[in-house]
Amino acid sequence: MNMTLRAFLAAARAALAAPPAERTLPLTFVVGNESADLDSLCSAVVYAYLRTNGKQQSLHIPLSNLPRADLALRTEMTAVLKDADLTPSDLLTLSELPDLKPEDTRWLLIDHNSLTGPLRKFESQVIGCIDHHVDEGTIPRDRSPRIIEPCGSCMSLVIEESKKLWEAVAAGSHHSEVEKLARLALAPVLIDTINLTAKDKTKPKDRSAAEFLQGKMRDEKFHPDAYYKAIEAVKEDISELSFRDIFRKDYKEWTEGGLRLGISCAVQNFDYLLHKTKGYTDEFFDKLGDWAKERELDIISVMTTSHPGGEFQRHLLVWARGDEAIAAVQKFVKISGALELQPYEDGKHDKAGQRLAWRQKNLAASRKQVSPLLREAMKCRT
Ligand SMILES: [Mn+2]
Repeated sequence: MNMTLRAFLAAARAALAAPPAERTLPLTFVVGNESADLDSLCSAVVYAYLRTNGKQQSLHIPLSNLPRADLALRTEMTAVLKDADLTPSDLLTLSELPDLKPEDTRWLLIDHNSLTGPLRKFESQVIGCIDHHVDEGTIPRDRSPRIIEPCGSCMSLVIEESKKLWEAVAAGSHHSEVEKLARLALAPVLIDTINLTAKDKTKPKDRSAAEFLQGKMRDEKFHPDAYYKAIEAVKEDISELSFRDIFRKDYKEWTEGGLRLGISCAVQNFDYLLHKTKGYTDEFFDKLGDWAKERELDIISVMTTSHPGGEFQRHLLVWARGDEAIAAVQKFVKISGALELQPYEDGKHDKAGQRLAWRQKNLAASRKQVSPLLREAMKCRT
């Protein structure tokens, strides 16, 4: 019989906690991206579990790419884990990662294809990736798996790649564990595709993954629509979060052309954020400025998704924090035609050339499309 999910996570924890002399080397990690959203977190756990219990039976350690303290902000992850009889304390984060020599490790990247931040030192040890972002070209062609293609959810690519593995693992597992795994896998597929209704995002592999996973559910009380709605409701409730927590909840950083860029994604729009503190709209900008300072950013950007009155909307804000950054933002304005940007509230909150807020009419463009444009503008500012 295969390990239960919880036993598997405990084994991964023990492998990391073992004294250096007792480690079985190399340690193989499966890691998602640093935004550590539902897709990244769940994909790492599911893929690591499948590979660990697959034919080779070698432990793959799923690593959540964020500090332990930040995991609590992912309330939707807590909800999804609970459904699989797990808690955030079952996951492993960067805070539990001991100081390891790169040569003692192997890395499978999920939901990104280039290591960032503190993990960058392991770059030479990447053995494969499954991702749905733009190919950064850092992973050699001969790696396997090397799957990089557009898809609503990276989890769908993981499932597509692992269907045979899944069946083999399921044959040796208790059915309740298979159902837990299917729930964990289904959550990001549904969330990332707005319950498979987002036309621009949803790809055939998302549909086939969702179908495959729903087919594993024997629990008659399980309804995918209700499951989706419950997770989405938790995800969108940011009323208890401070601005700083909102900014760091789904956050990514890049350095390009000597400038640092940070992009926060929020699940409530500027109407909400500007009025979160009643009657004092500057608080949003004050706190955003503080966040940019804390992260030592030259450009801070906020992207929002929302659906006021059932209409899906995207808002975008870009704020330059210095002369070089202002040049980059002006360049961005010139090359961002594809985003179909319209001044938000007639530019009422803008600071000429420096801080701009828009309604983004191109609803298909997420951070995956916006960040390359900003980076391009940072690289060639004139
Ligand atoms: Mn993703």
